[in-house]
Amino acid sequence: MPERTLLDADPEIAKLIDEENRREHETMRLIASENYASRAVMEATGSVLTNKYSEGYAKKRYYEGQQVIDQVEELAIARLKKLFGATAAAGGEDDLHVNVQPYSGSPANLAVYLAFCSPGDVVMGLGLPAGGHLTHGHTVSITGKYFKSVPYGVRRDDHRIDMDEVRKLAKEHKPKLLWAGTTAYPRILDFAAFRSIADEVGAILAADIAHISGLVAAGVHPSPIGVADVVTSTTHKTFRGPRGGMIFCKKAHAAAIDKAVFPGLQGGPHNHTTAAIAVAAREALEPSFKEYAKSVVANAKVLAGALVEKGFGVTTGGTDNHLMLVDLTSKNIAGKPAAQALDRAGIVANYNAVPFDPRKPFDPSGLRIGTPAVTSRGMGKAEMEKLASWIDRVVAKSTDEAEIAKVAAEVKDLCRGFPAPGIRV
Ligand code: DSN
Repeated sequence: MPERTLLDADPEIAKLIDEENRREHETMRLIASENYASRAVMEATGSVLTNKYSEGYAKKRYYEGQQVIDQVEELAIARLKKLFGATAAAGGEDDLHVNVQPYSGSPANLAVYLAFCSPGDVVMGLGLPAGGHLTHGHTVSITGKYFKSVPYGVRRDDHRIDMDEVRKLAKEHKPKLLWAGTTAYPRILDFAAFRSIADEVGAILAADIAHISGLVAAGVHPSPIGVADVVTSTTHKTFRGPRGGMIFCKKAHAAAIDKAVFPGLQGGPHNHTTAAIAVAAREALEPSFKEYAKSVVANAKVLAGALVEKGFGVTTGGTDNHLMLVDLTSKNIAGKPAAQALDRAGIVANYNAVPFDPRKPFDPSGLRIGTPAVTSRGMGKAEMEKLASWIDRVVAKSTDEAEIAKVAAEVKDLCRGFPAPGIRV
């Protein structure tokens, strides 16, 4: 008897996937951490590799039957070494160790703590309200509960990371671990300055490039590889792979990192994800990926400029990367109702705190907007300008459902002309 398809076996889930497929096709995806994985990446993710257990690392596994899995993992690592070794400030591929097993970005970051810190150690990272990540020591995260977290911030006047404050705090608190990484920060990170501060106080420097790894791979953002002791990333943001994680480190730290990931934190790696990471790395090695990453940044600059022209506050005045933080205070609307109205108009972003936000995190003043996904659809300057006009119209009339429906129809129309990679239309 032939096997049942998803539609036959589970029509409810099949229908929901179909609905999500349509939603992703007909709306503008502006969530800065999202993208469209290619058909090839999704095929690898949905493969038989999901069936196999393989605790351990290539040639050192705890289960038999790894003839294929070892090759998959070694291929993923080799491609990532080639890609990121080429961006390295020092050492290149020769001093680069890669672990592709973290389930995602947060587990990758936890592995860094396990590899280098003991409970109670001082750790420093960019505070969440200033654009940092939960796992860089925020109080509600295990990283802020098990370690003594000393967050640094951004300057009040220009909203850029204050390296003088980082140095001052580091000298005062002597962190074991210093994070250089962000989730909502639109400017280039000065990894060399972080390195010199870490050296001055004897800290391990960890760079979290989850948001920017695609830009780093393409040489569009400076690389911390060869600068930081360890570099973590997700694989599904600008890198445009499956949902997963990866860690790069100097060879001196390889054993500590590998031991922290397995058996320290995880069991069997998700081999289907590893294969899809290998596919994404191969795609990122193609010259077209460099062009893609350049366009992500160019689009973000155009969109930020167009929003500024329309009277929106854009923190730091613009962007160097794939995202911008829009402060809606001048438009007399908070981030959440604006994000909800935009969602009804088919423009999907997330509400976000802005630096020194007087409002609460669940009802903040801003929006975070990113261009990785719309750029994957081939959209460019003209579409970014249109997008700014739509955002302006919706924000100005956020309770006018007729106007929102008009924008939604225009958005849908435009999206039809830019099929997203991986989406079955
Ligand atoms: N959730 C991710 C983001 O949106 O930036 C970070 O983990």
